[in-house]
Formats: sequence, structure tokens, C-alpha cells
Amino acid sequence: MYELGNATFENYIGLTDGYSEMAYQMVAHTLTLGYAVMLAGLFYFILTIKSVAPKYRISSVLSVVVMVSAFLLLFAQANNWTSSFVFDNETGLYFLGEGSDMFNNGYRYLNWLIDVPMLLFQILFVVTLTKSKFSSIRNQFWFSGAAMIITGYIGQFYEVTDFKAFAIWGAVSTLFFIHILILMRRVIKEGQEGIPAEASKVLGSIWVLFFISWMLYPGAYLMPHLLGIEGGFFNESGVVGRQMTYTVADVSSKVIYGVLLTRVAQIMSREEGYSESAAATA
Ligand code: RET
Repeated sequence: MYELGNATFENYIGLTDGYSEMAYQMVAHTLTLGYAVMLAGLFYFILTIKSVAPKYRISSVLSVVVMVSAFLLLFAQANNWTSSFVFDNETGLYFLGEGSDMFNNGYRYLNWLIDVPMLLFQILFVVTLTKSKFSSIRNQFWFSGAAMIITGYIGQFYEVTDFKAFAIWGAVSTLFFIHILILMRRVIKEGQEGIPAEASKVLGSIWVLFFISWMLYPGAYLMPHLLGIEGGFFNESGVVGRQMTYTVADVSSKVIYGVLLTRVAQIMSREEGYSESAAATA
């Protein structure tokens, strides 16, 4: 079980059982869908930027930053998959290629290092905090965001080889995650005070979306261990499931979240008397 060093689980399946055509293609397609959606989102956030008043536009700019970085890193992740596993004529399966790069989810983690602080800051440009201080929340967001990702990045290297290290780094990461959840809850609650009911309702859905989509990431981290690392669920369907979970989480936490924040900003802009057509002719 140790011959692959700190490689992630995907490589162990690729070395021993191999991937069937269906599993291999489903992962390749899911990863491709992931970066395609980021490119589509990029256009959405650029094209809708003038639909909100100038003070809300930083939120769209941050979505643009997230789309560009996620597009590039998910593109690298997809290529990493197709270059790691090679088709074998004899068995009709895909195996870890001789001399090829191994598959690693680390690209994602480093992408989050950029995107997590951006996604957390973004909401601060749409809501008005009633009690908390902007700079204090912002600093706590980036500190805990970065700490959560870095500790998780270290932990994921041990998912197969050292369960203790994997669990300890994961637990430390979870503490920072809990801190982020508490802060976000507070930001949304304060943001809902005194705004139109329509905008407050969308903010309420942002909390639900945020909570569910961000929980998927620790779920994917734990996945190799949830149902037994050897045999059981953790065969090629586990790999397909993990990559699908990441893609659903990415599309929800970056694109749908950004679209909903744009929606809140549009309602607030309209409420404040901003009109895109008036701004265009001014
Ligand atoms: C890790 C390690 C295990 C424990 C926890 C984790 C949380 C990760 C999260 C990531 C969110 C990423 C987002 C990316 C969007 O671009 C690091 C998997 C709690 C919450 C939102």
C-alpha cells in the first residue's frame, strides 16, 4: 500500500484495479465541465457589472478574479487527470502511466487559497455591517481562510499513508472552518437588517447555499475514509463521486454564490434609485 509515497487515493486505484472506460471518461468530463462553467461565469460577471450601482461593483470584480483563477487551475486539474492515466489495450482499462505525473488534488487546494479569501471579502462589498467592523471581519476572514486551506493542503497528502497526520491536520483545518461559518452567519444576519424584504430573502438563501456548498469540501477530504479505504465504496466509483462532489461544490460556492450576490446588489441599486439606462446616458 505504500509504494506510491504520499500520492492521493486516485493513483492507488489507477495502479491496482485500473479505471473502466466509463469511470475514466466521467471524471474527464466532470473536470472539463468545471472549467467550462468558470469561463461562462466570467462572461456573466463582466456583462452584468453595469447592472449594479458603482459601490457594489467590487463584488463583480472579485467574482471575475475567482473565475479566472478557477478556470486556469481546473484546466490544469483536468489535464492532470488525462495525462496521469493511460489506456491499456490488453485489459481495456486505464492505468497509472509509466513515467507520467501522478494525479493530485493539490491544484484545487492552491486555487482555494486565492478564491476563499476573495469569496469571503466579496459579500462585505454588498452588505452593510451594522455592528461589526469591516476591517476586523475582513482580517479574520483572510486569516482563517488561508489557515484552513494550508492545513488541509498538508493533510491531504497523508490520506492514504498516515491516518493520524491526515486526521490531525484535518481537525485543525476544521477549527478555522468553524470560525469562518460563525463570521459568515454574523455578516449575513447584520446584512439583513433594514434592507428590502426581497434582498433579505436572497441573502437568506445565500447562507443556505454557503453552508451546504462549503461543507462539501471537508466531505470530499474525508471521502476515502468514509466507507473504508480498501475495497468497499472506495473503488473507482468513489473517485468519480469525489470529483463530482468537488465540481458541484465549485460551481455552487463560486458561480451561483456570485450570481446571488449580484442579485442582492441589483435589488439594492434599484432601491437606491440607480438605473443602468440612466447611467449609460449620463
Ligand atoms: C479542508 C480540509 C479538511 C477540513 C476542512 C476543509 C475545508 C475546506 C473548505 C474549502 C472551501 C473551498 C472553497 C473554494 C472555492 O473556490 C481544507 C478540505 C474543513 C471549506 C469555497
